[in-house]
Amino acid sequence: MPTDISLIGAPTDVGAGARGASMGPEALRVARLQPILESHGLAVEDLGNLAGPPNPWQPPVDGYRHLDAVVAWNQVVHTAVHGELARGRLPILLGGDHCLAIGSISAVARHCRETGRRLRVLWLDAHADFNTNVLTPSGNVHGMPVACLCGHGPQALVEIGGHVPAISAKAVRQIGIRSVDPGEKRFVHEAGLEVFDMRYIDEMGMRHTMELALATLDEHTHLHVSFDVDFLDADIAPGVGTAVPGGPTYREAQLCMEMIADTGRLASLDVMELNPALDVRNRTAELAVDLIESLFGKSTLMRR
Ligand code: B3U
Ligand code: MN
Ligand code: MN
Repeated sequence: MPTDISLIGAPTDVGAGARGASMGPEALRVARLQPILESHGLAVEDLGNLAGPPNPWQPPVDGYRHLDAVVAWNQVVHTAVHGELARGRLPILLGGDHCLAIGSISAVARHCRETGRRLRVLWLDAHADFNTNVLTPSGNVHGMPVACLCGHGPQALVEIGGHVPAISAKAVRQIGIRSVDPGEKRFVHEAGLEVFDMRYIDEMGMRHTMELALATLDEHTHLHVSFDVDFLDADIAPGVGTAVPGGPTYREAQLCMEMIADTGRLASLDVMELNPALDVRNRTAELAVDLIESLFGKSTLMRR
């Protein structure tokens, strides 16, 4: 795992159904993300914020809201994330809404093709984000990034990494899922996505879930974590645009992050959907930073 980290802010909510995720990067900085990672011996460079078009706040056209702006933002995210990976650094994308994972993960996939690595994506989310323009109830592209990455979406988005599809559904493990739209449910099944939904976590526990989600990693695996903050139970993480009750508790989320850290394979990260306009005294941002700290190896005791 690289110990040189680059923070990349992507202050936009063009893909979301509520305004405010555009303030996510600043809230994570206010919650002291950089000094806290540095306290663990990591070298952290904050590259500041990317620039892109404003949010036009328009209704959907052909089932997509703001497709042009979504494409423009994902192109700059793709270039920035790919550039940091090429420099041998570990990019942390500070979102921004989750549509930006198209740019981020297509960049990671391109880097893996260029370096002969195997990709594993952990998608921590309340939602499957596997809608298309036909299936979507909202037209919000933050509900579509996994489908786009797997080749199902508008040409301008599926082609961003130069290879279609950017990733195989087989590379993805979804964890914490508890809100899937009716058409989306069928499509997730058809695509063969591996989903550890909340029912699975309730029955089997987070430890067993993560053992399966992290199985078969090896020294050639690039592990990418796409952390949608609405993964967390809505009671502990109110600062998100589409909160869903019944998510992982604080302890379950900690264990999830600690088990990822233990693999030593984490090589890129998205922190998405934090919405400071809906938060309470930056509590959700602080919780996200606390969990990111565990993801980078904070532990209560020396590990044996
Ligand atoms: N599945 C719904 C809601 C949603 C998806 N992702 C988020 N919300 N954050 C949709 O609009 O696609
Ligand atoms: Mn999401
Ligand atoms: Mn979500």
